[in-house]
Amino acid sequence: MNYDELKKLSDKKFFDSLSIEDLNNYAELLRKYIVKICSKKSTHLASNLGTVEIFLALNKVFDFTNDLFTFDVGHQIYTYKILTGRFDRFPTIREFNGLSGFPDPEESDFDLFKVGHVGCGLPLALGLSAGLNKEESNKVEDKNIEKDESKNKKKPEKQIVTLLGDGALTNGPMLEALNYIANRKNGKIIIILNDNGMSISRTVPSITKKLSLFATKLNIRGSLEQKLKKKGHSVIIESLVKFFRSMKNFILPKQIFEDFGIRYVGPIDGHNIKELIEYFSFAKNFPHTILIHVKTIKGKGFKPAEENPELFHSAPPFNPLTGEVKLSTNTFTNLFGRIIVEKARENKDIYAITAAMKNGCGLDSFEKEYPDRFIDVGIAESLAVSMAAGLAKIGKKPVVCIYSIFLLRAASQVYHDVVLNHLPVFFAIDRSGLVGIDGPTHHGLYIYPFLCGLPDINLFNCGFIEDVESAFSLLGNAKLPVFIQYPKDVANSFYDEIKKMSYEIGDDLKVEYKPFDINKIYGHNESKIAVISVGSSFSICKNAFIKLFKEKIYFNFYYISQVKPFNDSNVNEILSNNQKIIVVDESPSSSYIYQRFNEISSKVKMENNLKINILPFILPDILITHGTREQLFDLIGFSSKELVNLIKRLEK
Ligand SMILES: Cc1ncc(C[n+]2csc(CCOP(=O)(O)OP(=O)(O)O)c2C)c(N)n1
Repeated sequence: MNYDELKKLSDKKFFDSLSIEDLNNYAELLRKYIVKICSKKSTHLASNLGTVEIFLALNKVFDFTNDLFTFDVGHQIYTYKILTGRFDRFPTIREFNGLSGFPDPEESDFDLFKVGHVGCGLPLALGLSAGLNKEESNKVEDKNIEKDESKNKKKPEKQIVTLLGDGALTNGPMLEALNYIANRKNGKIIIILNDNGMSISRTVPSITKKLSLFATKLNIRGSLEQKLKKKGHSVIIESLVKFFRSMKNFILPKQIFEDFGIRYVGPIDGHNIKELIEYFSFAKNFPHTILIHVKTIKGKGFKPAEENPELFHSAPPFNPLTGEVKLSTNTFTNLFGRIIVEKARENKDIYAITAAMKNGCGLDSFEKEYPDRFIDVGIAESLAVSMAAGLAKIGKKPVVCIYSIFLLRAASQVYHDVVLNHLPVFFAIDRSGLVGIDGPTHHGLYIYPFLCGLPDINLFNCGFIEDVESAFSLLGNAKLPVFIQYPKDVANSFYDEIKKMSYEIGDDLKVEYKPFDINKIYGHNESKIAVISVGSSFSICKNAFIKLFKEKIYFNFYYISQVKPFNDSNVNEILSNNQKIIVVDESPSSSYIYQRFNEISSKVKMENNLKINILPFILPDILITHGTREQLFDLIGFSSKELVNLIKRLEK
């Protein structure tokens, strides 16, 4: 079969005519195709290789045009995209103007929600169910599933199906949803638990450990039974079976879920399409909320991904034959990973806390060297922040290592547990600003304005290696919370960038980096325009500077990475030497530095009767799609080209 065959799968009549054997063949073809396309770009390969059979079986049993599907995270739905008419566009996945890597209703009516975070699948399904079931009631009922089963209530018109991973079971909203299910009367949801034993790294155990324990016990039981049978020990077999039955009460996930009023079935082999279809059909006809526990292999069918599912969770481009990947080593993430190890070497009170993002936050070496000071709480961001507050209270030096967008999940804890208590918790905030191809679910834009509004904190928006190093030099002695954000980008040295600029303009810029100050990079006696570049906006300003310099248009160029507390030591000088001041900040709707300049200038203007205009050059508050950072900057006009245009207009 060639890959074009896959296009036929979105024809439901054709799909329904396929035998189990055909579906198995298509599963293999789908996997090969996904590997081929994903090898060229950064994608969630391993998760998608594990869910191929689940989606084929779902399409046999359910009606994608009528039943309602929610996906937790939504990073695992590539097969679903192909089955729902997106084969032709599939090669564009995670490219600018191409398919999203996540569900997206703007892309297809088959996707209900734009999602990309853990913990949304079941809560969203509950909302759908509450809306669909008019008799839905919140009364606490004594749930006796067996008894209710016999009543065989009328099925809802639409089935509501949610697919979630075992990692999701470590997440707060998911557990809140389970708790809610336990307390309600009506409304059926089919929960498919895709258990591959992994989040991105190994899933943080507890509930999920019980799931894998059960599977292990089954295997032990199976192999023991076989061995004993061979030796003819039938009495022993009987007592063993009894023993394992009684053990079930302690270790069975059945118990966990049925305590929440959810009928549990499984675990079943998630790569056996026949079995999946049987169980999904059972679930479809079952009148109450039911969970099908499916065991899958993350990275299934592509050996390098099976052997290293963590690396291939969000894999960079790779060789599709060997699985060889080229990892970049000069990113801000790597830089932070090195810094925190060095700091931990000097100070035994330093702890690193992550919410299941060890690798993404650059903590692999830290975990290896300091396992006792490495805390992975699972996909539980608010817990990570509260625990850090506790650690700081007893004198430890916790660093919460987190992506900007996921820190939003813990905004309340940041304010309530940390800031309100003046605790010197450090936050290493990765993926700030536009993150690129992960798109709107992941852009790290929204915690920054929130942080800017908090009192008594240190906040850094880093654009250089030196910024990150100087911000972390406070670790150990800080008296207040310190938030250090940096983008998903290559980390350059301030001095290297100045050297490159000097080369480009043919002039030797002599600048000394001042860590907590407004750095003056270039000054021109006759220019009355100043550009204040904040952290990650530097390259846009630099490119505009070089372009204009070559056209003999000059502006006074400043750089700052410390946002809070605002260092106003040379603001007056800037205000008295310039009439138009542009503050460039990768922040939506407003910029704290812009506001401070504005406030100070208002006073100065009144007192000295000066004419000064302060202009923000920031991001628009619109939802921004996926693409490379550069493509997105161009799209929204936060680019050197637009900055050049603005300065030329101001020049006139
Ligand atoms: C709130 C939140 N925190 C962290 C992440 C980053 N993340 C993406 S997928 C994933 C692991 C999900 O594990 P699981 O649900 O078991 O799915 P699998 O990839 O193993 O199939 C994590 C932590 C996220 N998307 N959302």
